[in-house]
Amino acid sequence: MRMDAAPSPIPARAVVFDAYGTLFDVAAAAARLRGELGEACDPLAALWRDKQLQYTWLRAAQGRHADFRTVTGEALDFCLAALDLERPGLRDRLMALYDALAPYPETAEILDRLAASGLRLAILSNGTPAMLAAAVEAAGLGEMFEAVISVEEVGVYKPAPAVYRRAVDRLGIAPGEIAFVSGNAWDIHAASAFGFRTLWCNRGGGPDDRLPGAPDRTMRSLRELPDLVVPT
Ligand code: LAC
Repeated sequence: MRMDAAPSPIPARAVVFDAYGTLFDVAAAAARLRGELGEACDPLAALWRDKQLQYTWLRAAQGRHADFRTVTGEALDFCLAALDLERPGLRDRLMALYDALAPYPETAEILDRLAASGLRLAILSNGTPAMLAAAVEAAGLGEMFEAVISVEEVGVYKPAPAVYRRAVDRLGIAPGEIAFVSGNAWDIHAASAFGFRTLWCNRGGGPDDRLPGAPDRTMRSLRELPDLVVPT
């Protein structure tokens, strides 16, 4: 029986990361209150993330941008009402926890290895500059990134092509020289359609999205990344 060859690494000059769901665990805020939330913890985390993303897309379609902190709070308000969790102080505590989301366990080590190999590292995220600065700082990743790029510089959310264009402009390299890493398949497809090389971090092992573009490589955690991207 033929063994499949290991996928060849993608040559790139920079690795650009999505933030939420890629470097930082979006379920971590609710998980910190698991004892208090009980059985509602996982449904709240999942619905909060779904609504948050829906609201970004719905606002983009309407041309009515509000920043990611506002949208994240509005999504949380919906979820607390939907799950009958409207309790004093809970919203504020969850929002504060969102500012210091835990990174996935391998994040720091893998960023170190990529930087040591000579790759430039950046973040391109829906998050506001303040949210991203807080999350990067809380995770101790402050020195790792050459650029932390927020959609607030563009005024529209992913997957608008103008967002991916912003990374090209900020880094001063061609789209095809950027390896884009995201845990969100829809983000990967849009980045690929724009012209980035793409690596989908499919932690849950779920099916791929049916959208324009495609992941060039798929992995189960960031641990696989140093074998899948090489500096040009
Ligand atoms: C971000 C969202 C998509 O960080 O996770 O941009």
